[in-house]
Amino acid sequence: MDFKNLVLTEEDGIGIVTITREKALNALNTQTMLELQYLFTEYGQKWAVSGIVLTGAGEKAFVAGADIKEFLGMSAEGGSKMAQRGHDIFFAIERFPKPVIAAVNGFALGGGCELAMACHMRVAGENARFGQPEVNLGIIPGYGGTQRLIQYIGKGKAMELLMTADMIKAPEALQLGLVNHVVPAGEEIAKAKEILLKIASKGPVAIAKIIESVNAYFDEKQDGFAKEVNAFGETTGTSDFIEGATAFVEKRKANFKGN
Ligand code: DAK
Repeated sequence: MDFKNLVLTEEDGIGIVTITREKALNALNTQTMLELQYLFTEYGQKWAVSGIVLTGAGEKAFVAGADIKEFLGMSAEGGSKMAQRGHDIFFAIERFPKPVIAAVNGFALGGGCELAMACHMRVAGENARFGQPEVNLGIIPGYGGTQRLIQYIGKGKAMELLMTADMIKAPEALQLGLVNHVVPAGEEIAKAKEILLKIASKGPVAIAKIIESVNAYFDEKQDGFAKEVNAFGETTGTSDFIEGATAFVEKRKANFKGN
């Protein structure tokens, strides 16, 4: 698949993915969703980067939602199908075995807020705005917003934001736990890269197992503690564990290979 709405670059071994529908405030149309699906399933398996920063083009928006113009006149059946595909894509991001950080450079509304929440972390610029305004359109969030928002900010505040459609600014998002860091506008990618570079010096298998184990807590089909037991066992069986422990004893920096 050719990328038309995503631009992929590499900096210091980190993948920077930019959604480039600036004129539509990077709204998620079908083509962009398909490209995200391809990126976080097939392409991402082979892409030799240690982590990914996901951002939006321009200074105004990360993603201002699903493309409202595209889903006008959608039937109930069409809506459910679209929601299922969206869930599959956002789960692929959430379960991606390398860290994914949203660099939120402006509006993150509706599907945009949901996209940021599917990433493992969020770095917001001071100008970022978050919200789930779907009720303004007579619909509810369809890409996991009713579930993931609770995970970050708790039930009461999630109920308020989901029902009022209020937008919150970056400092409040930080205080609520929705974002990890707030930085001056324009420095989101640099901060996200700084975090990813730190993670890149750790054992890649361990990082993948952290992602699996933390996600298991939120998956009712899994016992998170049992998952941790298994995942811990899998990390102790790696060459990286031998390297990490040996490096500690030899008082040097570990050189992990990812196996
Ligand atoms: N979709 C399409 N185009 C959008 C857009 C969007 N979400 N947001 C902005 N744009 C377009 C505008 O139409 C405008 O294009 P032109 O009309 O000039 O061609 C351009 O981007 C610039 O926007 P504005 O002129 O409105 O810019 P302002 O600075 O005045 O306002 C704003 C910025 C972000 C406050 C405003 O654009 C705005 O309110 N945008 C809509 C925000 C919103 O309601 N987003 C949430 C959409 S609901 C589903 C699953 C998920 C979803 C839906 C269905 N299924 C499974 C079925 C998700 C739904 C949502 O995300």
